Amino acid sequence: MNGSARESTSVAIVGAGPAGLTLGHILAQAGVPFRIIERTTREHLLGRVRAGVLEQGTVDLLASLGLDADLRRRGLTHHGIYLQYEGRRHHVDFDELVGRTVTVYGQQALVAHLLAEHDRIGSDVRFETTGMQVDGLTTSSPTVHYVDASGPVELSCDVVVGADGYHGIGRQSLPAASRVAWERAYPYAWLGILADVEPSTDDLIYALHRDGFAMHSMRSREVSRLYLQVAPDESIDDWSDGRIWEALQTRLGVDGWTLAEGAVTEKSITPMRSFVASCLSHGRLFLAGDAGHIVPPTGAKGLNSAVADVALLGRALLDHRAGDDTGLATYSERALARQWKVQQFSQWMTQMLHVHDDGDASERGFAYRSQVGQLEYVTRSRAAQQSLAEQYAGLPFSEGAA
Ligand code: FAS
Ligand code: PHB
Repeated sequence: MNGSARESTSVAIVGAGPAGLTLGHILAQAGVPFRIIERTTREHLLGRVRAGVLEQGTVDLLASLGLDADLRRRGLTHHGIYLQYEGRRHHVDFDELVGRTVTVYGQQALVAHLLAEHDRIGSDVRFETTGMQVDGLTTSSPTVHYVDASGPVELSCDVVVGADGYHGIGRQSLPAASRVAWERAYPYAWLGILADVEPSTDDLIYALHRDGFAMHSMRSREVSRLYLQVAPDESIDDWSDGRIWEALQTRLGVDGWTLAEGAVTEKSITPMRSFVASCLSHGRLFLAGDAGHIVPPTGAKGLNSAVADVALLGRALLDHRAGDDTGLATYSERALARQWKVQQFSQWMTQMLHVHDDGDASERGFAYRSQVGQLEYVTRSRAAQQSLAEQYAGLPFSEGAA
């Protein structure tokens, strides 16, 4: 592009979400030059609410990078979850079952901390960029073209990482044959709220109710995060705070327990889908996180899968700089192997806990009673609970390794 500023770095990271920011810190710690190029504003990035649960592996990686100070201050260690159905609530104790825990720490707080740490160490992070294009991916020096406040930029680099989410240009830059993907849409969505009220539970509650799924999560001891299953075409405008709390009281209520209500400070509806690209690399382009895969949030795997990808990719990039390209050559296969295990778990949790209203009354009744049977088996079988616990607390990042 004429008139472009010609610049260079080693790794061009497209996207400043959890995947891009975490990868940037892995590279920074090893002294590898990089630039993170983000489409939105810093304010928009910091305003996105999204995920809430970190697997043990994610916490361990952040700690190894010295990025767990805020997490240790504000994160809430959870020893398990509650499964609830037919008015009964059962605790699945991860600690007792598999000796692992999870940490409740919102994606918003994580992104803010990762970004603040990039600011502190002087990382090269560009915001409000447009016109992102990549070329030369099959050469040893690909180029990322974009426009920022300074004008058009041609950034030559060694490697391009598409950490730009489901709607990014990373996956679109793969050749057509590599853009094959497998996906399924679910016939429901999640309506999520943040409320200024102390959580009414210690561990997260996942509830199957005839009216639909509901979940009680949290962000701190002062802020609750709650979700309701709604139809995929629902409008948030049709859900007053009162209607939301009424549905939550119905779906989460059990004898002897009270759900405290409070001011709703954020509410949104998120569609649910499963999506997996067939390939996460092409030449010197590598995809990580939502750019390559999407899971329904029921298993709390979206954010954690993004971190798992960059843990693998970061190691491979450091090996590449040392002259060993084995990690990069096998990255796509290893990351996807782990991701399919995550996909099946997220699908299993989703189907077990959501009301399926397709089919006639008999088919709907059969589906619901099968789910109750499934939940009765899981809550009474130690083996089933151990399987749930080891997957929810997180498979090893190297799970995909051959
Ligand atoms: P992200 O989408 O977070 O980040 C990608 C970044 O790339 C964005 O900042 C975007 O602006 C930028 N970008 C895109 N195109 C670009 C371009 N052309 N140029 C430059 N930058 C570009 N997961 C859970 O576990 N639990 C949840 O409850 C949950 N709720 C969610 C709710 C919503 C509405 C969404 C969308 C996702 C939710 N997720 C949840 C999943 C979410 O947490 C993702 O898994 C996580 O953000 C993945 O991180 P990244 O891969 O970094 O992608
Ligand atoms: C959340 O707190 O946002 C959350 C927790 C667990 C999930 C999904 C979302 O499975």
